[in-house]
Amino acid sequence: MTITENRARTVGHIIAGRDVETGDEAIDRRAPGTDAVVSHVLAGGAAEVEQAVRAARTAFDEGPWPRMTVAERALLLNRVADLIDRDAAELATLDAEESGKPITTAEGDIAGAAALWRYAAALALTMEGTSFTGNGPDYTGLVIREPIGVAGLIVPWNFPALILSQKLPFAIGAGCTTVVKPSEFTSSSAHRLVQLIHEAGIPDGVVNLVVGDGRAGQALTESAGVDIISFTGSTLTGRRVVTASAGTMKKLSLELGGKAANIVFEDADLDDAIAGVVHGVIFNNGECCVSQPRLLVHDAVADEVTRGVVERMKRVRVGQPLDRDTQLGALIHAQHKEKVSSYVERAAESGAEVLTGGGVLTDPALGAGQFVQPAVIDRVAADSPVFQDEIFGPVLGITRFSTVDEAIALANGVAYGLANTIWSKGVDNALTAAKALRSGTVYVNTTIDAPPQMPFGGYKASGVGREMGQAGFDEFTELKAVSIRTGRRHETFPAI
Ligand code: TXE
Repeated sequence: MTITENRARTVGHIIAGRDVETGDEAIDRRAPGTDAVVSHVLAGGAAEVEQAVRAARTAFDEGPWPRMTVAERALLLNRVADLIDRDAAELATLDAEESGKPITTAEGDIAGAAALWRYAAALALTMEGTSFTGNGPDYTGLVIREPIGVAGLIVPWNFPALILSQKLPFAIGAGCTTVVKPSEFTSSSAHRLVQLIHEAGIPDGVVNLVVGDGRAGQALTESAGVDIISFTGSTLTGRRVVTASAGTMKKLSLELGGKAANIVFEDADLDDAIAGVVHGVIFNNGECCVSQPRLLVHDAVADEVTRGVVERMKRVRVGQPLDRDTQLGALIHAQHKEKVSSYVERAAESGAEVLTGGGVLTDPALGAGQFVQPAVIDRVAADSPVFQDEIFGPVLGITRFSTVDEAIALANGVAYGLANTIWSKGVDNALTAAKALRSGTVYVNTTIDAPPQMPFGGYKASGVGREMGQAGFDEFTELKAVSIRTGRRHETFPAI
């Protein structure tokens, strides 16, 4: 990374341990909070991707990394975690500035990223296969777990360092080598992380970085040298990844959009539920795949919960991302702000009622940025865009229910299936709903709250495969079945 006169960073590629500054004209990144250009991101394309894939291929096929002991690999992953902790303030500032998220959220992301590197190191240490010896005394079956090869990791802008860390340490912990493609909106922390990875002593070529937009992602997906693509982003782009990968038949792990529901039963702790519902929709500006933009609330408590949520939402502090008091920062870019605002503006068309939000922010400190007032919309119909679409902003829609079955049907009545939340102190409601929900994650009496040990991924249009947990590590491995017989065998084959 180099800094130009106007203090903007130039973010280039890192291939085989070396800075590479080729590619089409740089993409200017404007900070969502101020609209100032903070970085110039080189637009890598097929040429840079192929160079990076070659480096990763060589590092996998000929380099030391997949042949090291797991203890050696785990040691280096832990060293990266220590360097992330050392440079946490810098990494958090880069992410808050470029994504618009509150700095305190970015700090949480970086602490979470370090924890993921340490957890992946522990999984690397225990990487193992199994054996099967139940097929007669002369038979031994070995199920060997091997790294899958070269992993292409495509990362979005909403949690730049954190989502990268949900993929990268697991991939390299398993012995894979990688090409990382961060979002063109938030490339700086990925660049810094790759520098730290080299500082830690991970060999050149194990982690390569190509910055750029979707063209680089597409080239990576199409590359014959890549064995797995781990992608996080929109369902629309996820479909493009499926199509682009078809020619080379690679493994895919796709973490896509979501439209989670908070189900508040009449036996919930309402103070917890109200606080959780508001947190669930403003966390990370609502730009979060497990954001909780639908509130399904039992008729008996609906008025009280709605009142509490609206009061709390009005108190949310909208502010500059780098201000420590900010609870809701700036949305990723102007076009996205327009999209989010349009759902609030058009809500009445389907019979809903905007209880708060959608107004103009008058604070001059926010003038140039992509800020919106958080919104609460009541009487949202199940077939309306507010209920169905991934809005990806601080917009909560409320829908009422009267039975458990109705609540579950409403929660499951969307294309997505990433996460849902249940608020109930009763084991009947909580467990019945948890089992009936068609989503990869269910939170009960908490929300957006899971450690790295829990597998994460989607049902339905929310994706394929899992990140984190043992399952997230195993995504980056292949199983090889080795069948061995002892003793003489010739009489067991057909007599020819
Ligand atoms: O995502 P994209 P965008 C949702 C959210 C948001 C919408 C659009 O609703 O409003 O997606 O965001 C790379 N082949 N989520 O347009 O396009 C791209 O450069 C391969 C949900 O930013 O999915 C970036 O690195 N890669 C989500 C990454 O894909 C391609 C997080 C994600 O960008 C590509 C973000 C292509 N053809 C947005 N085109 C979540 N699940 O958390 C682009 N990319």
